[in-house]
Amino acid sequence: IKAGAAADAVPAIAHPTPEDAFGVAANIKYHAQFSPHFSPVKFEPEQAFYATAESVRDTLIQRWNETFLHFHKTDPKQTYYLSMEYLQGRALTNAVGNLGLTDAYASALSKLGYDMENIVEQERDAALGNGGLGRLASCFLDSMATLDLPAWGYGLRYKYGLFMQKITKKGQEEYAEDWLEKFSPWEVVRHDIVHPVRFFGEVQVQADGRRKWVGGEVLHALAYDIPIPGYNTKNTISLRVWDAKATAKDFDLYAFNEGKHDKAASLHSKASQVCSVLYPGDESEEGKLLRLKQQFFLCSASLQDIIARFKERRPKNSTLDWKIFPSKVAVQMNDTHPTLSIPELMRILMDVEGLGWNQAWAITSSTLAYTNHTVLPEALEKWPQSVIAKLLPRHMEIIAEIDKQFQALLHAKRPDLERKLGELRVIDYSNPQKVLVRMAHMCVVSSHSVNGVAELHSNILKEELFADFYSLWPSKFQNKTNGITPRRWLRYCSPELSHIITKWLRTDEWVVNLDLLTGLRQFADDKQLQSEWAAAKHANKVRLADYICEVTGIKIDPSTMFDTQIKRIHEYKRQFLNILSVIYRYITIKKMSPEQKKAVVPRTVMIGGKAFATYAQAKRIVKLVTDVGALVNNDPDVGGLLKVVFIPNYNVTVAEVAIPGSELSQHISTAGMEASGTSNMKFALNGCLIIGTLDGANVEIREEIGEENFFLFGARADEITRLRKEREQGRFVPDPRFQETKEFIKSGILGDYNYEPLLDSLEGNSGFGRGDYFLVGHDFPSYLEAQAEVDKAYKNKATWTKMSILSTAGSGKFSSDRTIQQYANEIWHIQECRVP
Ligand code: B1N
Repeated sequence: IKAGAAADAVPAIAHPTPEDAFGVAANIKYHAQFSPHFSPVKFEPEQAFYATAESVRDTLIQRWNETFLHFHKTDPKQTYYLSMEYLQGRALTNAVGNLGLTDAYASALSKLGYDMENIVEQERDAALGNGGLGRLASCFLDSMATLDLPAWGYGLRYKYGLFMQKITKKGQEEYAEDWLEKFSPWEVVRHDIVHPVRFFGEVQVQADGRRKWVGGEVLHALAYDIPIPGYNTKNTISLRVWDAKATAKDFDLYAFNEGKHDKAASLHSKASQVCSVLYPGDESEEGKLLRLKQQFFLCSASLQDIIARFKERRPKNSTLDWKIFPSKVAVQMNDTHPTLSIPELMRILMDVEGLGWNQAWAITSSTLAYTNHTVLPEALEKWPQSVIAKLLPRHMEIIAEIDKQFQALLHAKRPDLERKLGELRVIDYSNPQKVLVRMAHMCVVSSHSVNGVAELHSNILKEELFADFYSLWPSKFQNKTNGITPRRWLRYCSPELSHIITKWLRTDEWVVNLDLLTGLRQFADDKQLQSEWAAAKHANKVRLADYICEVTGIKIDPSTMFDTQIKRIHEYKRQFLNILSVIYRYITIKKMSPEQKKAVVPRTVMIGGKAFATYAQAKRIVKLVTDVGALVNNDPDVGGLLKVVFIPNYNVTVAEVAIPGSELSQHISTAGMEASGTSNMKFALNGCLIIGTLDGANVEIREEIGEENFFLFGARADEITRLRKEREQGRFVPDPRFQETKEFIKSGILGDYNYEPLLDSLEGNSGFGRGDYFLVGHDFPSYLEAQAEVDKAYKNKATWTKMSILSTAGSGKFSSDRTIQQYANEIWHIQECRVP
């Protein structure tokens, strides 16, 4: 690069390029010596990991730069994915795999005396998310890069991501985990990219009538770029995460010298709070000012950055034409968490750039699109007007205007809906003491596109949650069924199965064209494939069994059926239903004669997941699972017929072992409550059969892999309202097996923990006043029947293996490449932009 010149060439590389094992080994050694994090004489696994990662990072940065320059020169329309959560997990295996350097790195490491697997294990998970919504965002980034799309992610750089879960005698305990303790080798701090973000203050009216937001606190958003490599392409995009900083100017040296140390650095301490913790949101309600600050911080920094880039890419000396903004920029809001993008973009366009309301509105609404991820009322964000007005006074004015214009629109276009105005409007005045802003309504009113994440969920949005909005703007509503990246969730987490698939399909193209998996169908009956398949699954089971033993000390037998339910612990996900049926299974085995026992299919039931720290009912479920395990696993009567294990600290890395190693997985939410689910797709892709309800994406998975390969049970979504009413009116007659199971828990045999509140939730008059809201009692008998079908199918190894092959073969639709291509075509209207 010439001094002072804009970067239009990629800088030459100063040290060895990793192309072959020798180059890689030299590059790793270079980093071990010259990267200033460790003593150069130390080369233990941890240092080897960092040196390896930094060597990979060299290649990533080079490609990242090329991609950025290419986008810059080509100036295509670009998408920005705004999300408060990303669940990235580990990056090393994925990065070397996507770069096509797996063999080179593996043999380089072995030259240096290490094996790759061991080095990979040194990395900590980046867990900047709670669950499915955050992991979806990470899968989307992988697909955007792989599809060569001009697209980026924006997020926050939390210091403490998702908590670490420990299981003790008391149940779940939470510990903060500092994933940056040693530093992350993947992020590149961008001291050149800093944007001011204001909080509080007031609105001034200027001489020309324009409004200006002034005063308050101004923090600085500092960018960190995490390169995201595509598979088999040079394209490497960015996940740009913001950290909050205060500057030297904000430091009051006089106060400090007077000994007022806290006061001197008060803005610095406020800044460090903004990105300190990930909200343990996952569908629970929190009303914290800090959360709103975080949301605004993400929106404001990202929009300023997007606008700066838009300006940079315009021809020099030309006047800015804001009308073309929506043809250059698409912003996708991942749920309502980035809703403040709406008033923030309006504010910038009007107050800073001088546009009028109508023009700003046209630009804003054609730029922004909204994805809804839940219909659970407690997860639909509503912020007190008073809180927004205090933190963001100008934004509250704009929100009030959006609300007003929406009223006028209804009045003009749909007088028939005016009687429902109170329910529909953006600001909820129904309780004058607590006026609330409905974030989802603001998104629907302001975005050009609203989508759900599975067919069933999108239909519920159209027919129930947003029915009136749908009647007003039918063409806004879309469905984009979720997907998962086949790279992480098959190619890298199960190399054994991947090799078999490649061998039988005679190509590895399936890694980028997952529909090719249907080619396995023709071999599903082939004895040779079945035996290879079963062997690979068995190897994965052994790996899982070893892991379980390592973290829990419990020995499980890989010849038993591995039955897994891993996801956040929530009443609607019904881990409770699962464990109740396990208890019933135990009771049944206890009553059996030795002869009868011979017919039992031995099972290992594994349940894992984190409960939100203050969600008492969810924590009781965790405790129940471990108590049942303690009883069952030590009962000689049961022998090897049943084991129950709680998998601690479920995260992306644990999933990468647990999913390939499972044979049956449970997706058993009350119908209509799980928007999509994505682990269901990961299990199906890994040849693991599903027992599940007709909920979320289960419906489509069952369609794709065939109903004969899916163990279905339970009420359908359209029956739920009626069934709940039946319960309320006392017309529900419980199954005797259900009663017996509850009695068993009540008997106290599980120890002295108080399970009464949990059992109460199953009764007509639970603490919520909504007896068995999740219809565990209703679905219990059909669940047991489906479980009996599972056992029957498992007895015939050939049938089971065939079903397993067909499950993988039918999973092509659930590639996030398909999902992202649909977003690109139908919402963002962007085209591929491949680095030559
Ligand atoms: O989003 C996933 C879906 O597959 C799941 O079904 C859905 O439950 C999940 C508030 C959420 N919905 N809503 C959230 C997360 C954090 C938060 O603070 C809500 N997560 C989902 C991907 O579409």
